[in-house]
Amino acid sequence: MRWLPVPRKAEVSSERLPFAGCHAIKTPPHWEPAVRPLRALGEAYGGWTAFVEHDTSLPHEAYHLTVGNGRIMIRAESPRAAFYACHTLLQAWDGKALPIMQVDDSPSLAWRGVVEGFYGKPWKHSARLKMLEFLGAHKMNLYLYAPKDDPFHRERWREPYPPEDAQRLRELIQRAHENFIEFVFCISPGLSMVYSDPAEFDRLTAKIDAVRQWGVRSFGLLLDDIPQELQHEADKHTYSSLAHAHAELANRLYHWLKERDAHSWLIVCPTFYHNLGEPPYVRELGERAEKGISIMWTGAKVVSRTITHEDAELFKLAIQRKPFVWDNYPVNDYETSRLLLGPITGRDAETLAHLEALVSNPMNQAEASKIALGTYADLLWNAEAYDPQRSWQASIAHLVGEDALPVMWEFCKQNLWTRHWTEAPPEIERLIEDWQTTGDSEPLRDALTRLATLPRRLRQAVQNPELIEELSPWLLKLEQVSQLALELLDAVEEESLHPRRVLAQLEAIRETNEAVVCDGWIERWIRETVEEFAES
Ligand code: LTM
Repeated sequence: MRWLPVPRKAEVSSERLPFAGCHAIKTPPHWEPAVRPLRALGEAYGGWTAFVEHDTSLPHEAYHLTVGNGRIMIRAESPRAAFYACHTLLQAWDGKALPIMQVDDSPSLAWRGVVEGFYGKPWKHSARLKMLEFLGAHKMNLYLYAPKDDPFHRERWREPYPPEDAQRLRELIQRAHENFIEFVFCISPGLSMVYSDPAEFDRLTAKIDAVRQWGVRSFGLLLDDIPQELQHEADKHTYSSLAHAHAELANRLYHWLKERDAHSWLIVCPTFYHNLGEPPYVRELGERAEKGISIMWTGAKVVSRTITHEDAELFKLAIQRKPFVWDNYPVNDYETSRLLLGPITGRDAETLAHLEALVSNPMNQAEASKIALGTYADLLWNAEAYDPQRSWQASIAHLVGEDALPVMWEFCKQNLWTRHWTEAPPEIERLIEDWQTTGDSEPLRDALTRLATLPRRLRQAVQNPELIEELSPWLLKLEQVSQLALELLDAVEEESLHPRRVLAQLEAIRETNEAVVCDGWIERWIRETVEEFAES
């Protein structure tokens, strides 16, 4: 069994729970939606008896689960915690039976999830619906709707959603609720809003009110990637600074929301979102914004390889509250030629202790993002037990199944971005160096042959058409460059190299497919080897 996330304390025996012959789940009133996953399993596979109880003495989202004495017993702090207990049972289910076991579980961080906040092609509606299921099943509880290229989120923020888009949003909100996920509708008015104009505020709240009517109570006011100074004369006359305008807008919106629903949540992404609290803007915003408003932060950089607890403490001090982290991994909108298929690293339990929430900003490729997202789910639920390598394999196994794990893992290792996310260069780099120093071509040839066949093996093993479609440019590139590299190796050994022909082939590949695999090492090696040969 590969847990994802790993429970805080789990004792699993090799004995199995005998079927009770009938299927019955007893829950507190109105908790039926929380046991939906367990009911579906029970109805499909026969019977057992489960008792679900509300235990208010447990910490936030904690549950206690016992499988034994012929029954399942769940004590949970809330319906969401019961839902998580059911998903723990689903992960323990081996296709035939449940093991006798005891689990005591609760999260490291209260708010865990995803911000769909990247530039470029937003996720498809079907991909989003699947993503919400995935997040719930892996004990994540937040989804921020914020695609930069949804025109009604940013450029055309004043306009209502057209009916078809509105219908899709309602479906998403419904699916989020079914999976115990807080749906946060985000809006980015800062490219054009006249902050001091009351009519503009009315337009903003009209847009937000429509979404409130669909059952949303949490909102994001995203002021990232906009001009860093006040633009409009009216605003320059009204406010002493950009932070002043942003804090006033946030406070007005916060009060407007709270008057309508005391459980509303407002999350603000400041214009200066990557720093250690030094910019005067950040300190002023922290000072002026109501303390109930959450403030986002991406770490010391836009894309922060590490977020240390020292960094978090500095930003926390400046904003006078715990930061809400917008984590720019595995997002690839700033380098669309790459896939980032490694686990999250560089954040730990000590860091999480200083945060209010952490949401990952993923890739334009929703399915492929789930590899990193599975590791986030693991880290954020049980940071003390987090081991990136173990988590990485578990996450891949959850996405493609145990049988396809080895081949998918092999592919993931060719799609790490070493400059940003790992110290270790891809294996092929070491083999190229060895070949250059020893002249022994066999290890390099073996590795290139494995890489050349990897796409075919992966397409055969992975039964996930959406994932295969997302990966296809990278699979094709791997096939193309490793095949060309093998031909080059033969030509060098047979002394039959035609430099211009090889360079033309390489150029043709590059022109039709920009995907980068193995950190570009194979292409670089081909070019350098041919150029060296041509010079000699
Ligand atoms: O990170 C933030 C707050 N804003 C943007 C994101 O929309 C974008 O996806 C990432 C990565 O390119 N960088 C940003 O600055």
